[in-house]
Amino acid sequence: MPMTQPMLGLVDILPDRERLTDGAWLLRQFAFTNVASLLAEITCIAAQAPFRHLETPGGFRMSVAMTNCGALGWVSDRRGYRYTTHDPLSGRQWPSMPAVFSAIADSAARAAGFERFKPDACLVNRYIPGARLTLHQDKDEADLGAPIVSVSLGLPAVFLFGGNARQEKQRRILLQHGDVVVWGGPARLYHHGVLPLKDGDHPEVGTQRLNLTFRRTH
Ligand code: MD3
Ligand code: FE
Repeated sequence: MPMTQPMLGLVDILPDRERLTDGAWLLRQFAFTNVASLLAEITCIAAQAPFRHLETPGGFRMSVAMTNCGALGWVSDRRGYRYTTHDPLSGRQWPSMPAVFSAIADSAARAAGFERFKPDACLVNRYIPGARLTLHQDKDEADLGAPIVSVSLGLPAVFLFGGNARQEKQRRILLQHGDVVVWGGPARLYHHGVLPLKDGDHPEVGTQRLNLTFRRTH
């Protein structure tokens, strides 16, 4: 019997793309095929710039551990929040942004309708069970026209997002291993946070959740 060529439908070539709100797109499993290289690069980054618990301007130790790669990295201390070219722990430049990081950030931004996203900073967040991120806005970046792209790896987390005003009612979504979210346009300054991480053990990532946020700071 002759074999016929299976016909490719639109669903085979378009990424799974869900609009969360005007300007925000959830790309479920978008990072899936790059997971192994992303994890290897995170290990390499953490060997040069270790994860650390930053202090908030108010004097609290953040439960999420952080590091950075790229030309600029986000830091917090008693003096405030800011982007720096050097890791305050070592005095050395942040590790450079791996090619697979820039590539996935740019292709996710394109899938969400932004063209040419060239992030100059990537904040790497590490959550262990109980760690959380209270409701906040990301507004330390000079270029608010560029989106923020987030990649989630490891244990699932409940992500909250509201609106421009802090008191706006929040929606919650579950972010899972390999999920990517693009936040831009009207959603760029929306308040958001992460509920305390639940216990669990992920086959590839272990008892933690890792999140990459790609930013254009200037
Ligand atoms: C919505 N990280 O690092 S990523 C952060 O899962 C941060 O670690 C969370 O919030 C995490 O600042 C959430 C999703 C995200 C990132 C940036 C946003 C959502 C956003 C900026 C504007 C609106
Ligand atoms: Fe944020």
